[in-house]
Amino acid sequence: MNPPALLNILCYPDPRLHTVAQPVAAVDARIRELIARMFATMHEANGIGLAATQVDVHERLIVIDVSETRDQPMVLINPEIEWASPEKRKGEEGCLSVPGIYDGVERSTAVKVRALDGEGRSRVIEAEGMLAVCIQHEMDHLMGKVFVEYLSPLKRNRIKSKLVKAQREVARV
Ligand code: K1U
Ligand code: ZN
Repeated sequence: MNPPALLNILCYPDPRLHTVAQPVAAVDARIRELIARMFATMHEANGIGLAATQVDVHERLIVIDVSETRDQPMVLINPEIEWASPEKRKGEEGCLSVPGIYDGVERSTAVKVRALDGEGRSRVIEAEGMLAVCIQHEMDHLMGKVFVEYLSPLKRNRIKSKLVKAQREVARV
């Protein structure tokens, strides 16, 4: 069987990254194929997470693998935060839609999330550390929010200009 076809990752400041995703209506063959393609795309880009929004699909679907061995895939469909710790920590984040930019974002250190898995079964995930950070980052994507929106307007505008310039240069060659 052929490997899943890779998807194009939208790059900030593409306005489609600000679309609010709709719930997945049914975990069917279309969604299972999308999951396989999102994992392939995330692994190829050396990411630890990917939200459907980033591949221009505006449905509430996230894939994550924060394991060092890259063999602990997690699928979160229609995720909802049930609890977020009042304790927060600032940590360095990156984003496949904001290539080459890393900066500090304050997040809850632990979260409890209810979601469907890749087979459509309801699951509760209790996460801390990098998994908790990644879940919050990806759930922001589903709400149309990119991590640079936590930064100052000055930093955000510098990032925007840098990426627009880089994209223009790529388009020229
Ligand atoms: O949403 C994305 O674009 C994926 C993003 C997830 C993420 C990384 C770091 C903190 C929060 C969320 C990435 O995978 S960025 C690339 C990456 O592999 C990475 C960057 C910094 C730390 C760890 C991993
Ligand atoms: Zn991201």
